[in-house]
Amino acid sequence: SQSYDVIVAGVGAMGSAACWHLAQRGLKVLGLERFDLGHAMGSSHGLNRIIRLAYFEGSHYVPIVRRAHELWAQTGAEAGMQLLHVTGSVDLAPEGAGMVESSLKSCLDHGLTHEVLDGKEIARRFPAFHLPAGHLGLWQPDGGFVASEKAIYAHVGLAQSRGADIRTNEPLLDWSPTADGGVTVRTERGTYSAGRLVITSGGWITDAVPALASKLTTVRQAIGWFTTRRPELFRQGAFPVFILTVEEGNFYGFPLYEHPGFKLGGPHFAREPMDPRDPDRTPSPQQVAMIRECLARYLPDAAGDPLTLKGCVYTVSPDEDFVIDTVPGVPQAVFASCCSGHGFKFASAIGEILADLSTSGRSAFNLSPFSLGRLAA
Ligand code: PYC
Repeated sequence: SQSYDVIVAGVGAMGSAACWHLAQRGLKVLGLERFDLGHAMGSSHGLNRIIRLAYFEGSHYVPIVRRAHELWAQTGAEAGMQLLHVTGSVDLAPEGAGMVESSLKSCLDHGLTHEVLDGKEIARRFPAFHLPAGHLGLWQPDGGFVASEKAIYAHVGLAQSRGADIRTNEPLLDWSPTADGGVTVRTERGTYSAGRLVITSGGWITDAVPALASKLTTVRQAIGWFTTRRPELFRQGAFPVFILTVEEGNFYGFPLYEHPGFKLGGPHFAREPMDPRDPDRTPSPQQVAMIRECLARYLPDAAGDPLTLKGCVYTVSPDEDFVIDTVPGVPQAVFASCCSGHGFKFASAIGEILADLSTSGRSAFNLSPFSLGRLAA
């Protein structure tokens, strides 16, 4: 069998970043991807993903997202591609609903530049929004989006330039620890050995990490690009990335980017279970109807016909925090998963974390909120 220092199973957002960080350190890396590079079966397709630093999901994410922000800029420069687009981010929610308050706490805990906007100020700065009375906005100027498909290509290109082998359309069949403290990995095309294994296979991760099987749910999420009658209101420079909480649910959107339509996704917390092995990625009619209703009510200048509709997969943990850990009883195998629909923005930093864990067993970040053990109860 061919032998490597590290095998990375799953070359999507996290795995491609891990390949790059490992290869950059001079390690012999094999990346195995079950589909094509940049495929549309997982959680990274559809041009871009939001990056927010004012993190309503918890202040403990801020140091990692700050590092991710820095790495997106740095990696983009190294690859000669613009991966990070800084547009500012605004979290919009009714006062007292908790979201703006939690985002504000993250800003205060970590000294992030921010402003709390009332309804009048939101409408003055961003006239595209037609919000109910009582909404507040948390503006954070460093937020924006990451070009998500390009990010995978950038990481892979850089990793290959440092000698990484990247094999696509080669699903992992199984893996096992070896007596010398390494691993053997079997695919449909061969058997490989390595000192370490990094598992980043998204919705398929339970095949490789059975301990996650009772913890992870996979759900369908809809995204769409819609005809806008006033594109000037939605262009980069005039319009930020945003998360919007309204009575119908939680939605998110972007300024116009590489598509003539306005991109809106959601409802973010709706949990419509799906099996990632089912190749159908059509968004559900209910989700598309909710997105269109959100546009009609709150962003009426972008409520035209859908130009493109897509579905993607969220892998969700019970508490919606990530799981980044070693496989129980196998310290030479590390994994990152269950990013619960808010992980892409972290991928550059999680790749570095996985490289650190698999080479030194340590990370500069406090990973205890992301341990598998916390979910034991
Ligand atoms: O984390 O900002 C986010 C996000 C938007 C849509 C899904 N996740």
